[in-house]
Amino acid sequence: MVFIDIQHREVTLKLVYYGPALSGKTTNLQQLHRLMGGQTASELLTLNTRDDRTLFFDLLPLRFTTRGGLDIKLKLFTVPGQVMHAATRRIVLQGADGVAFIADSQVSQTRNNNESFADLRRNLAENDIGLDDVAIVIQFNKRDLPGIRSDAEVRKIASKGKEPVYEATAIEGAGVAETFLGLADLTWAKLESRYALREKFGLERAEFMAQMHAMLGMTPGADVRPVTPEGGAS
Ligand SMILES: Nc1nc2c(ncn2[C@@H]2O[C@H](COP(=O)(O)OP(=O)(O)OP(=O)(O)O)[C@@H](O)[C@H]2O)c(=O)[nH]1
Ligand SMILES: [Mg+2]
Repeated sequence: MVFIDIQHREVTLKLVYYGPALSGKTTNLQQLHRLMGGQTASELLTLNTRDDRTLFFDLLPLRFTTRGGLDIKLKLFTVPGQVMHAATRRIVLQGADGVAFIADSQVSQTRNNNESFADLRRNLAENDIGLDDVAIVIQFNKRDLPGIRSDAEVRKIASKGKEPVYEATAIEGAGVAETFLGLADLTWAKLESRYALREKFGLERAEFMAQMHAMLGMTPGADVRPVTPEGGAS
């Protein structure tokens, strides 16, 4: 849950990259870290086994100060996707304000995606996080591989759910910034409706999003759209 320290004018947000094993959660954080290279001084912390599988989590801490002097801290986590790490996933998900669900686009991974999404819902419930209280976006990753769900199929899936859906080839960095910006935007919207950030801190969505773009070395405007026709995060 968002941590708001009014005395020190500090807001801490927790964003979690969730999804089945090997879907590309760690890769998303690595690419974000790379994209932000020049703009942030933060380190990407990873706790892996020798074969590069996430053992506990990855953490990319980010921070910036708004014009109004509000300190915003973002903590980006990944969960370990392997089935055996169920308990760790639940703990990492504690207090999440936003979740990027990283699905593997390969048709062969459909079942793993579905099981992981069910696991996410279960762990949100166990952590007392209501589905309406958390921002969720979905990324279909590995668009470069053969045997993937077609764009039309992804669009169809997107139109059935209410979560904004993004396509990505995280290994090349494609779609990574878009997914993150979509998640940041939706998270801000959830928090605004719950905690009135604008009224309490004078924090406007436009400024929040401008800071997000700046961290990525991007300028707002070339705005990112999910594949959902009607859009979700705009
Ligand atoms: N072809 C392709 N491979 C990718 C892509 N994104 C990630 N990978 C590869 O998929 C493998 C797993 O990526 P990770 O980012 O470690 O996956 P993860 O979701 O963190 O996996 P766990 O930590 O075990 O849950 C690595 O070999 C990546 O290089 C992509 O867009 N395309
Ligand atoms: Mg990982």
